[in-house]
Amino acid sequence: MGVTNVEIAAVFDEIADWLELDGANPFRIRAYRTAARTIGSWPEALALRARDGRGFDDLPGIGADLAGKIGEILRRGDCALLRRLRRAHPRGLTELLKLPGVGPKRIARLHKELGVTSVAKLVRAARAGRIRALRGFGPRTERALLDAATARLGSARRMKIAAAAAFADAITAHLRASDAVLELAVAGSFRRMRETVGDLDVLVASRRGAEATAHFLAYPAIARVLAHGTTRSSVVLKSGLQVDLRVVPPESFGAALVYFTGSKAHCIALRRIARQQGLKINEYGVFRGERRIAGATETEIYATVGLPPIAPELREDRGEIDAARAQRLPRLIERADLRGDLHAHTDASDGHAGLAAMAAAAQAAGLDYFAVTDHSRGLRIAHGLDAERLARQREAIDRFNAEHRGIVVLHGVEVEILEHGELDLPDAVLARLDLVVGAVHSHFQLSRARQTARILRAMDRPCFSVLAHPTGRLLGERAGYALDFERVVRHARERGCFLELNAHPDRLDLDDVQARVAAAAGVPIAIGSDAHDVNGFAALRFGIGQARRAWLTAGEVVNTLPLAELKRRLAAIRRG
Ligand code: DGT
Ligand code: CA
Ligand code: CA
Repeated sequence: MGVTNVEIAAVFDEIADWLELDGANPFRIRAYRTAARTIGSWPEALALRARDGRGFDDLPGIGADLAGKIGEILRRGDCALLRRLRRAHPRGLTELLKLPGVGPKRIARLHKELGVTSVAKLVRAARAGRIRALRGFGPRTERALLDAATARLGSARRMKIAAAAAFADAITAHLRASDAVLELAVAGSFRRMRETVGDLDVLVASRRGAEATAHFLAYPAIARVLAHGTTRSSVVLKSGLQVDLRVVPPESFGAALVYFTGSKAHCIALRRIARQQGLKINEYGVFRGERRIAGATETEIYATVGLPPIAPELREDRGEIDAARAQRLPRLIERADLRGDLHAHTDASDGHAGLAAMAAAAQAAGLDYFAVTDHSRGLRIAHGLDAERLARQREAIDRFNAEHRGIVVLHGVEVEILEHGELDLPDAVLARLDLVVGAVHSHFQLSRARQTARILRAMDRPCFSVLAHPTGRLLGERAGYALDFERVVRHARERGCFLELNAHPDRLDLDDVQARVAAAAGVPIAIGSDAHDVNGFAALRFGIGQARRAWLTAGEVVNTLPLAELKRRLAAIRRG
């Protein structure tokens, strides 16, 4: 069927918005609004009436002019008047009209009086405090507008953690070059290692705030300065990433670090604990009455309220404060705990480096072993391997291992899990490999029941070792397929196979919550880089970040095991 009633109503509503923004005749505006309401809730599809040639002017409040427009929208899918109105205004105003809680009248004033023509400009005007200065707006309205606008930008503009890390590292290096910078940290969601960040929150300890700020503002990659002052500045980099800078004296650095690392929910919970002890915590320190009793380091902030230090990755108010109080915080896994990697590619399939180069890179990344798991034949776009090419790869790996010390290469495959849960290679071929990583790369649209059954069936194959990127999501692009995740977790536990925490920057799959669920159920987690080139092992840092957010200890992650022990575990899966 063609255009729906709701779509027609939306066109009329938008026309009314523009007319109102232009200060048009109120009766005309009301006619469009009323028509939109009528049509939006009309029980019969207007497209059907049009097909039967019945016309529309018997609908309440719809005269000949509006009836003509309905016909036009149904025939063409849009409306000349709306196109004309949109063309007559700056393009960004359309986006502004869609913001919740802001009507056309206010947008017209923001446009005329402050030159606001886009959501980004609205954010800037609000941050600069220019909106509250307008008659009839005030600080509360400014805050509400800012929240609505940043929420809109934020949902579209969060940056993946791996990309943000490159910017964080560069700006950190720039700031360290200044004598005025005594201490330095990138706080906020970045320090908590969230999978994406809204912005970077850089914290500097300095006795010469103006000099530190000037140095920050001289950073060459800055595109725009949103605000600058002696304690707070805010800029947007050429990449579009916003960076907030706060400068505090060294005696407040720990308190500011706690405050700006957040999360907000964690900080609120922490302040509650402090209050119960008659203490006050803010970004300058911990206070008993007027007296500051702590502030320079995070450890001393937590200690003053009777807690051991809590790792940034845990600070989400997900039970970390109770665990800390009970001295039951986990000893979180660290990057140095990783001895191997069970998921990497070479140029035999869709990787960009050969076996020797990948092995050298794995060794340089501090690993003792890694598995070459190129794609299987079914994934044609990745030049997947069949039995014969796998046999040749085996020989090459055996030769490499015989000739090299310092790194051991395991031979695996990333085998396609086909539509009904079959694997893309026969058992006899898979049995010759050190491990089998199963993955879904097709038929994402199956029902939850069928997708789950498909994956369980694949896991039942005796050689199946690791379920790669178990949910199939791509960050910011694609949600995971429909899946009974808890069922998969139970099955992995019964089968003894591993679930992957894929560390690839686009995936981070399992996510932090799922990894915690799986590990708590006793399923071993394999943190895999999914490296496709020699730089790919760097992703392990972000896999570790998610693992820490999932409260994982080294003991819950199989690739912290020494190679001999890992091999015993893999063999045990096969024996069932
Ligand atoms: P993001 O940037 O959206 O990825 O998330 P965060 O957590 O980095 O949030 P952001 O940049 O707005 O603020 C950084 C930290 O500063 C946040 O985690 C806690 C603290 N903070 C910011 N605004 C407030 C606030 O209004 N109240 C409290 N208690 N803390 C705040
Ligand atoms: Ca932030
Ligand atoms: Ca921020």
